[in-house]
Amino acid sequence: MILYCAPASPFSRKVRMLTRHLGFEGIVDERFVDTATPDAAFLAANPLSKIPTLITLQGDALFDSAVIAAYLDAQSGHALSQRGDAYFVGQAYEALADGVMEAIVLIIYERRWRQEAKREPRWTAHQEAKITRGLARASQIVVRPGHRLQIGDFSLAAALGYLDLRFEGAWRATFPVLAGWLYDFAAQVPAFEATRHRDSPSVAR
Ligand SMILES: N[C@@H](CCC(=O)N[C@@H](CS)C(=O)NCC(=O)O)C(=O)O
Repeated sequence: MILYCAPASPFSRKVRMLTRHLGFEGIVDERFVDTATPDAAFLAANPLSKIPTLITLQGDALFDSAVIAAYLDAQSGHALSQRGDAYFVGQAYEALADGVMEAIVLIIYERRWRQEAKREPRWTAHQEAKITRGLARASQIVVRPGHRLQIGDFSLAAALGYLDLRFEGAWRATFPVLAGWLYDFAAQVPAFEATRHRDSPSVAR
């Protein structure tokens, strides 16, 4: 399988952690791409020029990260998904964490793609509010009795890791429950450290 991805991309990290955690290391060939200057092979796989994109052994191009995560989990024998109502609750948790990650990415893109004079502070504040509310909800989810390791955890860890990378861990003072949770996640999932971007600080409680 081929995984189009990038070392600093949080959505890529979510899937790169999952491939390692679910035993696909060595089966997945990671190809780093720059989505701003996509080559023809990558665009043929994903016309949206977004990462992560997975090419399966059958040659199918899968995206986005939620689809890839569900595919890898199914291929591994459903190690991370639950059945019944819990399945949909887990999907909503993953969507929440993905939404937080998207809001962070949009703030970074605002900086990257717009000249300073053209940036809209209200847009940034709108995204920041999503991040704050989303992390407050995630703080409640991870301490629910019986919370077990699931795909949404990989999204949340990737989102928090990206906040560490881009905003120097400012979230940790506001969300100490999540700081403690990330510490435990990193201990349980070595792939978190293995996929750390080199500029990113290491995990602390
Ligand atoms: N909903 C998508 C979001 C993926 C995404 O936004 N990836 C970013 C990199 S972290 C990207 O490809 N950006 C390039 C672009 O938007 O043109 C997913 O879950 O995979």
